Amino acid sequence: MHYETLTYDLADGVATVTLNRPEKMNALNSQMRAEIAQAVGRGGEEARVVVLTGSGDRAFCSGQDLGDGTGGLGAENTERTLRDEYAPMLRAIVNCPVPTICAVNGVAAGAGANLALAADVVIAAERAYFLQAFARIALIPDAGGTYTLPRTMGMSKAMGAALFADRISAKQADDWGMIWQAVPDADFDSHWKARAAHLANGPTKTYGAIKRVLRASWANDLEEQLELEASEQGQCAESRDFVEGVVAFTEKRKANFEGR
Ligand code: LHQ
Repeated sequence: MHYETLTYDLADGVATVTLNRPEKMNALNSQMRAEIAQAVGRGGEEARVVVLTGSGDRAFCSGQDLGDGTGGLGAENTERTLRDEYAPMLRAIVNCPVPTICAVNGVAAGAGANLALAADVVIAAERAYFLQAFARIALIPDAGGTYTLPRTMGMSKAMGAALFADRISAKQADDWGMIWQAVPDADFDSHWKARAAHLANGPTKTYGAIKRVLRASWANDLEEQLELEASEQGQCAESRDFVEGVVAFTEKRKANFEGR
């Protein structure tokens, strides 16, 4: 598969998807949305962790390409673009059977911010910032932002972020619980690569269950969640990695997980 708007690299169980339109601050056009969905789906099949990042130091992604006719402005085109192009891309990340990491290398604006927040783990360089830029151009947060923001940072911060459209530094995002971690710029690459390697050597099937169960908690009540935990844990307890984890514990050695 040849990609025009991103690069795809598979090594040691890690699929790295790098948005690659640096001259546009990695803005999303139609083709990039389709390629992200395809590449993340492919990573879910052939890797044990999928990393999304951007090329260069400046931007992870500046959101919708505002100079591109294909993403379309105007009511009909905007609705269609969100339903037919953004939603499948976001579903590919959220429903990916293996963990997804977004390594936010620079500014994440508009749909680019919310694309990042769709990942399971968000690690940002301290030079990066998040911008719910939408209100600046008279739009509401989209690309899942109205779902993710209040759930990660609480309604009061989410409301302020969307209404004021202020920059949120990586450190601030970390303090508010919007992301997993802000990392000093000098350590950023080695840090996210180490975290990706950690997940790529973990109990992959169980990680898939962790994703499903935690995400389901956003809609479930306690009874439903207890039931879901029981059934998913039952599946985990049948896995080879569970046996290996327990044996390794009793033998006082590091577990050698195969992801099965
Ligand atoms: C860009 C972009 C960009 C094209 C920088 N497009 N060129 C969904 C469905 C349908 C319709 C509408 O929207 C959506 C979802 C959305 O995502 S709406 C929100 C779209 N994104 C934005 O509003 C963010 C726009 N960009 C910015 O606010 C700034 O560029 C940021 C904060 C990202 C970076 O600021 P600076 O570091 O000061 O850089 P800059 O503004 O000078 O931009 C550098 C270049 O990148 C510049 O091109 P040039 O040829 O002048 O060097 C920009 O035009 C280009 N660029 N974002 N989204």
